[in-house]
Amino acid sequence: MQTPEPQSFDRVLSSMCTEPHPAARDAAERFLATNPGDPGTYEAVADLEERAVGLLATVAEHPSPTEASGYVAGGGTEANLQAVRSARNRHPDADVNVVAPESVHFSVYKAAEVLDVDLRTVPTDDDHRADLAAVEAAVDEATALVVGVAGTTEYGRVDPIPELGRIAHDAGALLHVDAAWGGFLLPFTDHDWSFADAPVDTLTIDPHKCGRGVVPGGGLLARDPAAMDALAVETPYLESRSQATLNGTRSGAGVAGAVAAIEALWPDGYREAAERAAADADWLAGELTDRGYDVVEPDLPIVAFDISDSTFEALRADGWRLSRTGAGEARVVHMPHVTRESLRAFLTDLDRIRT
Ligand code: 0PR
Repeated sequence: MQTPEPQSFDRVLSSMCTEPHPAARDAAERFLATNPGDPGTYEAVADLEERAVGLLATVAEHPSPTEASGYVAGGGTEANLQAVRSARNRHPDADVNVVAPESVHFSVYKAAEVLDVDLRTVPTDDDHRADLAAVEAAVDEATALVVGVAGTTEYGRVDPIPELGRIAHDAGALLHVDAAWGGFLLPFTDHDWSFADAPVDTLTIDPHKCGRGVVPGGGLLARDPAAMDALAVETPYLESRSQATLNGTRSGAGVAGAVAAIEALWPDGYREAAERAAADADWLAGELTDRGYDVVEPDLPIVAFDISDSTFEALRADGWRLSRTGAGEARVVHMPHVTRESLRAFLTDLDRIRT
């Protein structure tokens, strides 16, 4: 049987994946059969991974990118899990908790279950951002980690990261920032989110989302090596002595794709994409508001709006790939493959379906 064509991105408004940059596609193919999990054997990809960490640390405004540690994970799920694991391992108590806003990605729920830590989720405010008073009330001496999200999955909101850092550190806990999706957009906004802006200990930033790398390519970064040391296990029969990653064998494609994409696009290519996405999100929000929809004002470029079940289903039947928030709003995620032209076509279909 012939291999079928993959899904086209033409009508995909729901995804946080996008077309990889051509240079990333090419680099990924060349490194498909390499394993950065065995740096003693696959030296070229191991060197590339060091470069990837330095580049990601530059994007995340680490004060000294060559001193940041981290690795290219399978995605945001693995990076978040490893951040929780590292904080748990570094805390003196055996039974620890993690405090996060309820807007946190579901990967943190998985992490808490796998690692058997108590996850305390606290409400968000009227603007879907972490409620600081609720976070403050939830932390205690057994809190190992406070999580803030810089670009929430449902509404693209950025939590007050510096304040979360202060609360975490006052309680003797660490701060993890999940910028899995937002990390390549935030440098071009005035949000505080980065290693430079706040006392961030660990950070998730995924090349395979807005970084235009290839899948699988997530990013875990740590301000200092202690966070990675807390993850290391001994690897007696490999040339390298220890391994801090969760997966053993990993894809060299993700590493090479990340480096190629970031070197091609940082900073101007990402700036252009971020500015275009922001302008398109504002434009779409305005068009929907003019048509009488209830729209959640976009911050980072995700537009959520109230829609009936029947309209949602009709749009899906027309081939539009839309998803919904927990509250039932439709979400449009303005990834690089989403153009003004495709949004006009979407509105044309929406107008036809409504009448
Ligand atoms: N953190 C945040 C803030 C995220 O939005 C996501 C994924 C993750 C962590 C987990 O990342 P991985 O999926 O790379 O492990 N957010 C999207 C979501 O759950 C992922 C996604 C991607 C969904 C592509 C659909 C899709 O087609 O909605």
